Amino acid sequence: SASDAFSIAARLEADLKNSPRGLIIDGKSVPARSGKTFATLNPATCREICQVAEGGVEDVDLAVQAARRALNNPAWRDMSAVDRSLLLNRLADLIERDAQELAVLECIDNGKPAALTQAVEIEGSIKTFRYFAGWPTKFGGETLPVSPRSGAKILNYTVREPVGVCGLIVPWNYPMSMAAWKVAPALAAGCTVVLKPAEQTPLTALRLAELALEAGIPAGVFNVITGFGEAGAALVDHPGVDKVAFTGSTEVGKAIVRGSTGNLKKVSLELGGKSPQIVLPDADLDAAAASIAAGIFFNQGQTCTAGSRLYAHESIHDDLLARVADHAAKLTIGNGLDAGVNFGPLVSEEQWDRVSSYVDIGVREGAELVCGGGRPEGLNDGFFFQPTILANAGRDMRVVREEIFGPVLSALSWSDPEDLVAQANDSDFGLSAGIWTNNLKQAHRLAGAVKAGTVWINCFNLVDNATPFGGFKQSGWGREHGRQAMELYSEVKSIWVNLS
Ligand code: TXE
Repeated sequence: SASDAFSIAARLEADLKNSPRGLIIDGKSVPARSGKTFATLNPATCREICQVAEGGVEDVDLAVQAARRALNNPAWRDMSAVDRSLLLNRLADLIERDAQELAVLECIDNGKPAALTQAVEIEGSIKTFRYFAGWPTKFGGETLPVSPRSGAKILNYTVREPVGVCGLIVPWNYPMSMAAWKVAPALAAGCTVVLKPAEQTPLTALRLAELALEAGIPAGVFNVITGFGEAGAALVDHPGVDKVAFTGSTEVGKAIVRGSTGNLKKVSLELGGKSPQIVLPDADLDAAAASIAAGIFFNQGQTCTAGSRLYAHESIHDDLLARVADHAAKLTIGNGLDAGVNFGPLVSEEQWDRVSSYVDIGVREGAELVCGGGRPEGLNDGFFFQPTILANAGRDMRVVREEIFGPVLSALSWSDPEDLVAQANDSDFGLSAGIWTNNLKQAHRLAGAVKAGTVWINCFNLVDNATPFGGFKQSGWGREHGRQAMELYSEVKSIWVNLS
């Protein structure tokens, strides 16, 4: 209930205020070697929650050394698949036990509504750990039919080994899920990790690592370095890190590729998006409007797969836009601790300024502001920004080409189906796409034609641990979830045995 979330938040804030949060290295909470700390803010009030250790190069080195020792520790290295699975399930149990508290912690640190966070992100993280808990007992190699020229009898088989020490760098938009999506498959594959949460939202990552220790995951397997981009860069640069997995901006993704060449670490990237929502004239407009609104306004638009470009057929364009605007108007904006709120503040002042400047750019470029565009009335504290729709957007406008990462939908109308596909694909990104039609042939043709890692037909933003998630083009490298994620965190070894 509402009062529960507020009272849990008050207790958490009282506990946190007087004790700066340390880094987690080798199973212990420790200050940064430099002694430096930084503030993490509550975006709904702009007030400081607490100070957090600011990890630097030295701390990253200590964490990587701890992760290396843990990788070679027989207690982890030689653990049976069944026991590894059990530990991941136990961690899932502990997240479940603390689900509400974790949701409230995320709410005060990120701004996202607590009840929704519990239902979507915390529940999702529990499922992620349970799903990957199923893999250690099923992930193995193959026996392969090689044909040696000599006619010798040869047995060839492959085994999977952990890739090693992994640096996991995650953003602030879904802090808990992004950590879970990486930590769970990494540990399932037998790796050890150093997690670098975003500076805006460090708190749930620290709790997750504490829960992992409570679950019995050996010290040093799961380390956390809080801090800024420099800490992430130190991980990328470190010769003791075998793999980096990153979710964040395309710009930093490119820096990570450049920075990782020293020891050619394995790199997987989940980067920006500018996903099209394509609506055909025969679509169910009620269903489409509700899902298009959710697809851009959920999490205040701070979602990599946000459906931020709407391509509506000219015959239904005005009707559809009016319906999406109705959904926008019905959102309840406010402090996410309030159970009735489903739209919180943006994560930071920087993000508020960025979103606001994009709306100005759109209007200057000739788009029409249908709704929103600024601070909601009566919410003067906090980084609140209204759900916003820009109509009559043109294909070359920056609001159509660049990721805004806020609650701003850019709408275009179309008439020529060939040109529609060209426009949908005219993007540096290729993360996801939505298609709305009741025509089966059209739906499948379009699904084949759009360049995107995920295509949703008559639905949007469905994500499941069982199916791969990631991007074409500048939206990334590799796929998270499913068997693909296990492959990201392992090396395959081919073994030849002469039986002659
Ligand atoms: O992301 P960054 P920011 C996009 C979105 C947003 C913009 C800026 O458009 O408005 O990026 O957000 C760490 N080496 N997305 O600045 O900088 C950083 O500390 C190694 C889309 O917050 O990419 C944090 O932990 N690490 C995206 C993480 O990288 C570095 C989600 C992400 O921060 C680093 C987030 C460096 N040189 C932002 N510099 C999505 N599509 O999911 C920073 N970091």
